[in-house]
Amino acid sequence: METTLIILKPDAVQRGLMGRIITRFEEKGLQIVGCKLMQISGDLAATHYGAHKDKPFYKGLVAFMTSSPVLVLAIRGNGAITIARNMMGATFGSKANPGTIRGDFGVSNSFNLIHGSDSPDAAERELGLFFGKGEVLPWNRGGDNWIYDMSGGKVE
Ligand code: 3AN
Repeated sequence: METTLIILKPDAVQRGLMGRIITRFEEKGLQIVGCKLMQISGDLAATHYGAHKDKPFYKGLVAFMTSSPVLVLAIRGNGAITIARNMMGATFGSKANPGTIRGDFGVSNSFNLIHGSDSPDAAERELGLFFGKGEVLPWNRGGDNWIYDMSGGKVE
């Protein structure tokens, strides 16, 4: 089982898309194990996007991410990191395929609605940045026996 960090960016929150995006993850069978509305500080944005520090879009990206509240989610499931990335679609709304979150809800390249960790290492680092101890709750989900085939003793 993996847990990934998802951020519904300021445009998703301001446009009233939080519920529809969360619904997609829930309907897919992924489990919400953390959820928090927060205002990202300049320092946190700089740490989170440190890898992009020298990119031309960095300043605008930090300004956008700190401009208005975001909803951060911890989402759990077998293969959750790749599944969530596929559901998000390509980075630019103008290029993302229909059926993906970015493809269905946006046209902008900068305002692209959602962030998702891109690897297990990134997920661990980013979950630690955005959630404190005890804020991610891997609760027992009653329906898991119908979401996963566990008959062989492992999650399939
Ligand atoms: P993704 O979020 O699809 O993994 P990354 O990790 O390449 O994309 O980039 C991180 C964030 O930086 C993106 N979510 C996007 O908001 C922003 N970004 C990336 N490339 C550009 C660009 N060329 N122009 C504007 N913003 C960009």
